[in-house]
Amino acid sequence: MSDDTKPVKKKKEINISDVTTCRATAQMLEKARRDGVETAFDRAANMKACPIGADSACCKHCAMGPCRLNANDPYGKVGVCGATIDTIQARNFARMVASGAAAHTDHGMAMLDLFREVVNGRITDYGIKDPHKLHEVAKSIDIETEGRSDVDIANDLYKELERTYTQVDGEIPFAKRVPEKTLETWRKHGIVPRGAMREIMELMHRTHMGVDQHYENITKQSSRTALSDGWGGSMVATEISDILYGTPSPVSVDVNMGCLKEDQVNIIVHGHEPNMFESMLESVNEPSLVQAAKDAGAKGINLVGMCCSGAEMLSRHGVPHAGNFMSTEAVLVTNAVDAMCVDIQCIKQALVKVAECYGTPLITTNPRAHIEGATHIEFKDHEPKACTDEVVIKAITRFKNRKGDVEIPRISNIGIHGFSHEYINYMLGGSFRGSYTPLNDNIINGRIRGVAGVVGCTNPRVKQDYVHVELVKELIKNDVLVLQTGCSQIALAKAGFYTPEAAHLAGPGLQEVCETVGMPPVLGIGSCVDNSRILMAASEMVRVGGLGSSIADLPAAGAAPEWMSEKAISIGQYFVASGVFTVFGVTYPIVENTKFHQHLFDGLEKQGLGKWGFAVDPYDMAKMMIAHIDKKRKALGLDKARERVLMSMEDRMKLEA
Ligand code: SF4
Ligand code: MSK
Repeated sequence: MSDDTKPVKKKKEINISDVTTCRATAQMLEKARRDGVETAFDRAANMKACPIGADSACCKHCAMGPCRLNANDPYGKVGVCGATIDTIQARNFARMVASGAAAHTDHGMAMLDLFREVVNGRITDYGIKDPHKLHEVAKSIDIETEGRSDVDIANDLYKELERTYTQVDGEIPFAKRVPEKTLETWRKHGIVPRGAMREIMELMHRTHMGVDQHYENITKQSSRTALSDGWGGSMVATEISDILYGTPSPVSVDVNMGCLKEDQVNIIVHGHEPNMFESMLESVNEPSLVQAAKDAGAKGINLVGMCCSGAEMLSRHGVPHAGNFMSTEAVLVTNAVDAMCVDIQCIKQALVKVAECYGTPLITTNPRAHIEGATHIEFKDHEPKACTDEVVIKAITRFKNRKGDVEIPRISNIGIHGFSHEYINYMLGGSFRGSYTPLNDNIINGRIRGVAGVVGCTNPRVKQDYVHVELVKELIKNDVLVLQTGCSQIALAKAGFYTPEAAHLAGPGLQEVCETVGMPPVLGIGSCVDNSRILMAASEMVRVGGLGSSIADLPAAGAAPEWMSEKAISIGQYFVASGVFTVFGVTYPIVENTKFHQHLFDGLEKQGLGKWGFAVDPYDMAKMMIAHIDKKRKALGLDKARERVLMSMEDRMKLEA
């Protein structure tokens, strides 16, 4: 058949109510359809996921292949080199861990570079905003603080934390924060990270053709690398950002597209590293630029965040947030965005095309992340405002020349965000005796059944926000306190769960605790690198006592119900290696009924670590997590306490009589 006689394949049209529960995004998808604009939702409907890749049953690690195995008969054949399904899957999985860990640790390294330059006085636009945190972080890794200047402490802290990346032997500095029994288990299995660069390099080497060909041994190095992310790169990113920009504390913030203002110059920052966003905060308040905006006919300049840098700035400074990962194209469809400024990670290449349709400047700023067709204005830590001032000027120009109708969904959800692990301490223990004791006590007495981390992305392969919201609903209804980060936090914020009033959606025990303390039943603690705050909270719970002696003993579980990125796999693996039962949704990149699958979903737990779980349905996911929490409560002898606390008054009276 010649080219012009080939039938043109008609594109599948999405049913908008099937792809998102976010009303603002749905409204913009309607407009996108009218405007002839395509988004990732349309592309997902027209791009069937490759079934072999989805099962991780293929290998292209050398030119004797690529080799495809059969997921329905996983042991029916092997690759040309003889690699089995277990080796192939373990290697593919390991490379996802390596890439995800590299993303977080490189982000942490950039924060550390900035810290070094601030401490040695070469950068003056930023300073140490939270000296208390500087002292606490230094003390936690045995740096002397008594009677020393902040600069001396900061210098020592820099040198020490640099080892997180460059050390070739020994243990990374934050291993000192790991509960003793958890650390012993890691030592026993040889998975304490030495330095992130070494772990990532070794993992890439071991997954090269013809090197490590035992899935259990590959998994060990995957764990070691993932731990160098969670307790290394990610933790450094969080701690240094807090020292430089301030540790979050509760703040009331507007989330959803309603935070855009038709009569103002709207600038969106989307990405992950906080330094450019911090500088943008300065630029939008620069009197000459505010005046320029007014001269252009605007009432002011409105700075808004998206995705994870948005989640971080929302927690730290109360900057409004327009939406999560699957809303970044939709927000441009409002035609109200006068500039979208991006740095690294989770930035869809298609943003360039959507932005072009509305005449919105899409500006890349990071030397590590250019996008073809975008305008690049390089951000430099040594002169940050040179970039961010220029972005503001471009945005003002676009405002002045706005063409076409603006349509902003009138939806905004005010909630309380900004719960760092330190603040949870004070909130529950009081400002003079900050402590996790009340949290542990409430878990021990059964009012709180356990703790869950619900985190991660949104993904057009499942209905946006639906799995996050339904899972969290089920968990809190069953008295499980939920900690959140990243795009999941934004999903729940949009669903109205970030108000103290949402406590009525919780079970009776959790509700009582929330009402006493005045907190929402879900606590948002920042961006995806801030998952390290959950690790710190877990360590504190172990340290305070009464809930076992390792993280694996805690009545706790984690989930990434709508994950999509390799970073999520690294996060999942560091939670599992730290001792947490971690459930993923959407799809799991491994064939069931294989030895490698069995190892991740069961074998690791037998070694004293955590384990993986998988479910697509939020209710199944909740059941699995609650069953795990109950199993841990039983092992700690706490199952009876919960029965008592949930008894009716009548039952209790009967018992007392
Ligand atoms: Fe095939 Fe083995 Fe080469 Fe992979 S490493 S592509 S399984 S021959
Ligand atoms: S931004 S990694 S979509 S949480 Fe961190 Fe959101 Fe997932 Fe990116």
